[in-house]
Amino acid sequence: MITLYGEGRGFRVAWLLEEMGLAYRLRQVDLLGGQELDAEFLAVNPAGFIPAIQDGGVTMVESIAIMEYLLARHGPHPLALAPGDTAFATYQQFLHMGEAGLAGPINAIVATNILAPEAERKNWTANWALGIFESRLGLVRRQLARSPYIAGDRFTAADISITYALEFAQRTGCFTLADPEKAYVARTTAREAYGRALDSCPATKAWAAEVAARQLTGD
Ligand SMILES: N[C@@H](CCC(=O)N[C@@H](CS)C(=O)NCC(=O)O)C(=O)O
Repeated sequence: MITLYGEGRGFRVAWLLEEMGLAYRLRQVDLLGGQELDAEFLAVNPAGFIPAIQDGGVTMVESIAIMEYLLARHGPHPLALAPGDTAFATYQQFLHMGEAGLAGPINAIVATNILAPEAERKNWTANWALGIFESRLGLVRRQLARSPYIAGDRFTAADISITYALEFAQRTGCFTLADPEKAYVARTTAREAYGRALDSCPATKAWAAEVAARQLTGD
C-alpha cells in the first residue's frame, strides 16, 4: 500500500491515486504545528517538506515527479499522454508548469503574506512572483481558449497539476480567477476522483469549504 505524507500539494497525488484506483493511506504532517518534532516523517523526508510518498522500497518527494513516477510505475495509464501522442509536448509542458510556473511562485507570495513582518509584506519580490504567475497563466488561458482541457479534448494528469495551482492561488487570496479559468476548474473538479480525494484529505476539504463560505458572504 502506498503511503502519502502530507496534504498541501499532496492533494495532487491523492487525486491522481484516486483516478488510477490505487490503494493508499494518507499520513498527516502538521507543517505549522512542529514537524521538527515529527521524527517518523523526518526519517522519510529529512528536508521536512510535503508531500512525500513511500511505495514499497521507494521514497520520493516533489509532487509532479511523484505523479510521473506513479503513472509510469503503475501504468501505462490514459491520464499520461504517450510520447507518440500529438499532444505529448503540450501535456508535458503544462504538467510541469503547474508547479514550476504557477504554484511555485505563489509559495513566495503566501510565505510573505503569512510569515513576513507587516512592514515587509508589500515588497518587490512578492510582486515579481505574482508577475511570473500571471505570465504563465497567460499561456494557460491561451491553451484553454483552444481546448476544454489543458492538453486537448481529454482530461490528463496535467489538468491535475494546473487545477491544483489555480485553486491554490485562489484559496490563498493571491489571485482572483477569471471566468474561463473558473469554468475550467469547475469542469476538472466535477470528476468523481476529485471528490474522493477531497474526502480523504480533510484539511484540504475544510479549507475549500471555508474559502467557499467566505466568498459567499463576501468577507
Ligand atoms: N515543488 C514542491 C513544493 C513543495 C512545497 O512547497 N510544499 C509545501 C507545502 S504544499 C511545504 O512543505 N512547505 C514547507 C517547506 O517547503 O519547508 C512540490 O511540488 O512538491
